Amino acid sequence: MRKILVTGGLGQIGSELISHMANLYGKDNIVATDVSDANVAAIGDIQFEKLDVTDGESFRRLVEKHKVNTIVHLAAILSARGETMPQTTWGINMGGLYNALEVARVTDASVFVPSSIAVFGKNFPLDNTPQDTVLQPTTMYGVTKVAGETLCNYYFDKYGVDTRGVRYPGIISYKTLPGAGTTDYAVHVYYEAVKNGHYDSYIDQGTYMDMVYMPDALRAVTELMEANPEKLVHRNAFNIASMSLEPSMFEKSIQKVMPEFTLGYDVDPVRQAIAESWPNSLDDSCAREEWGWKPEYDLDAMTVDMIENLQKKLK
Ligand code: NAD
Ligand code: AKB
Repeated sequence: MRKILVTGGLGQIGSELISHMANLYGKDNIVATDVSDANVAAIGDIQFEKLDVTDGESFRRLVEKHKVNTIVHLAAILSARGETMPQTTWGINMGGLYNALEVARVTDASVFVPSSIAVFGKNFPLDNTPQDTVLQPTTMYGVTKVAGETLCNYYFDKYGVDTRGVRYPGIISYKTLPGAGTTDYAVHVYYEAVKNGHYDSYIDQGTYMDMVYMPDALRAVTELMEANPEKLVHRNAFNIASMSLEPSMFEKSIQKVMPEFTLGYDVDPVRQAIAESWPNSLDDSCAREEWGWKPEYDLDAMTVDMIENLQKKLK
């Protein structure tokens, strides 16, 4: 049976992944950790410990104390915030990942680490971006994701640590707000639709990026963690795709449920430049072939679910 420790567990993904994994593996087999306990209510009665992932000694002690055999390493600084403090972003993203891998090496644990579409940047095909292509990111966040994928592969090749990961697109969800990335507009548009009936997008019309709805993003973690290792040609990290979207597609989809909704534009040059450096759409055929990745939600199904849940949450 798995005993799983999650770092950065109170963020956008962790706050939902923890319940998803508690349902699959039993709540006593999950230990949530984060540097801050501000959002601890989001995980209900799952056991929680404070952990700063840059503190390798405390990291190892917690893994040993709870007899953990699987580390899901989510702690990171995302793209837009990362550009306001590149040095700190390197320190947390790479220092934290190095500690996760070293703790896994000495305790014989396996590791799941999400990468991102931020690994791409320059000199790659924007449409149907292949699994294996040029990785020249333009953000510090992307630099840490490329270095992180490489380091995870190194620990597998050199030490046999079972490292696996996906390159997440922008994740859309209603439970916990995203942590200052470039794709966050795709979450904010739903919050503002429900609160005010209007949203000004900081990403320009016609700028496509891949997005995935949270329930599919959660399944990706546990399906890849449980995949037959003999079938995995790639490990760190798989392109996964679901929907290639630009802002006016959200406008039209939301208007099917809320006809009075309007969308405007107030473009932020920094996040716009990052968005333009990322793929329009990913080729995820390796994930489909090697471990059976298959998203379930399309844009309109996600819109109905987001609005229904935000109407309950924000009333
Ligand atoms: P988030 O910002 O919502 O959560 C990150 C969590 O890490 C926060 O709760 C924060 O408190 C914690 N953290 C920050 N510094 C820490 C430290 N020093 N020690 C311990 N915890 C620390 O991010 P998320 O969206 O949940 O992302 C989780 C992972 O998934 C990250 O690696 C991110 O790069 C990746 N990812 C996310 C998306 C997305 O759209 N959400 C897309 C691609 C990849
Ligand atoms: C971000 O925009 O930084 C994240 C990501 C795609 O990695 N959502």
